[in-house]
Amino acid sequence: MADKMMNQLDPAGTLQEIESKFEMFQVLNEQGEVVNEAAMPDLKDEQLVELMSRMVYVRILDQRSISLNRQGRLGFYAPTAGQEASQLASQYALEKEDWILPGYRDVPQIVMHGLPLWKAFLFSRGHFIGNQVPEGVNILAPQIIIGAQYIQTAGVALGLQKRGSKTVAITYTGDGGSSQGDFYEGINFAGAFKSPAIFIVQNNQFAISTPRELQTAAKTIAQKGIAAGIPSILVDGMDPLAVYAATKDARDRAIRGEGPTLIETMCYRYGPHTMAGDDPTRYRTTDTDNEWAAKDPLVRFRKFLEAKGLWDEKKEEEVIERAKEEIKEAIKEADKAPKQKVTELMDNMYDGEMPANLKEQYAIYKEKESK
Ligand SMILES: Cc1ncc(C[n+]2csc(CCOP(=O)(O)OP(=O)(O)O)c2C)c(N)n1
Ligand SMILES: [Mg+2]
Repeated sequence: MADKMMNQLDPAGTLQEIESKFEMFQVLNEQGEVVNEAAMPDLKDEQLVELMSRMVYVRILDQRSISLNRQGRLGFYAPTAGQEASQLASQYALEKEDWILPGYRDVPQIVMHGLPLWKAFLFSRGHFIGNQVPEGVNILAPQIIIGAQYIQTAGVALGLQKRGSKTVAITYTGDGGSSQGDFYEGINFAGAFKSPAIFIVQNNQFAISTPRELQTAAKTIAQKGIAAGIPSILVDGMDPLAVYAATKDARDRAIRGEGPTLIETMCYRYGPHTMAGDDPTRYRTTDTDNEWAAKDPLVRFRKFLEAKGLWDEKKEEEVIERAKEEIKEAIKEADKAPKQKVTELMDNMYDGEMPANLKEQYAIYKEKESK
């Protein structure tokens, strides 16, 4: 056929063809029904319940963190409600030995990976103890510089590969982050070395107030991985089973030496960008909010589990109570941390020699602190 000729001058057609391949991968629909039996992940009943418990726990953690922030008891906080499936089901597909390189909104994943909650609260307060990760918890501190964690993940994954470790490095950025140079450099590098990395883009539709439509001409963010030569998939980020299945598949391939994967999770953040004062009503409509609320990951997973007789109100209440109790204890623990000194912050930054100008400042602060 003429239109299948090799030397056809049709770059627009090529683009269209690639873009049309990115259908959204889904296992559970909005009513909690399995719509893709073949892709159903191999999870035991207890594991399904565990994943739901974590999502309920983190929804409460989000609500409490927002109030603690308003009371002045927490500092920096980026709300997570709406992104539970995207965050927790991807983390659930990992092994303890895998490395997580989070962005600022990805505190739930690192807490589930082993960072004590009280340390996460200290991170929020800007206290350096919050970034002192216990031995054996394979995470880095949340990255504030958009996209930087993508480059670091390419490096960590290369390191794991060189050591012959059967583990992966996973990282997260947002739709906005996928416009950064670091994003492209990271996926390209990992692709070139076929390193065991999983790159997640949580497409929550906004970068602060900038809507996804203005972010890029690309129809999907997932397709950006194709340019780097890495397998890429667009996933329903409100569907925990789809996110789990896609991440598990990416992990399995990485462990087999087949290189990195890019996963775009379509989701939504219900709250503001951060607690620093943006007002989402100025850039989003109630209609859009409602549309996404109808896709809620907790509602959908609850329906699925209830139909299987694995979940009920009592179970949910127990998780909520446990979450509230543990959050209260974690805040108490965080309050015990000594007030941070400037010199401690500097000691923590420099293992060896400080530059001369900082040495001078160090001496000044040491003097002030001794009074
Ligand atoms: C390199 C860099 N540029 C700008 C900022 C300021 N900034 C913080 S969050 C943000 C928007 C990020 O949006 P997105 O990547 O979609 O992630 P989301 O916050 O939606 O999870 C911007 C521009 C930053 N932290 N780092
Ligand atoms: Mg975003």
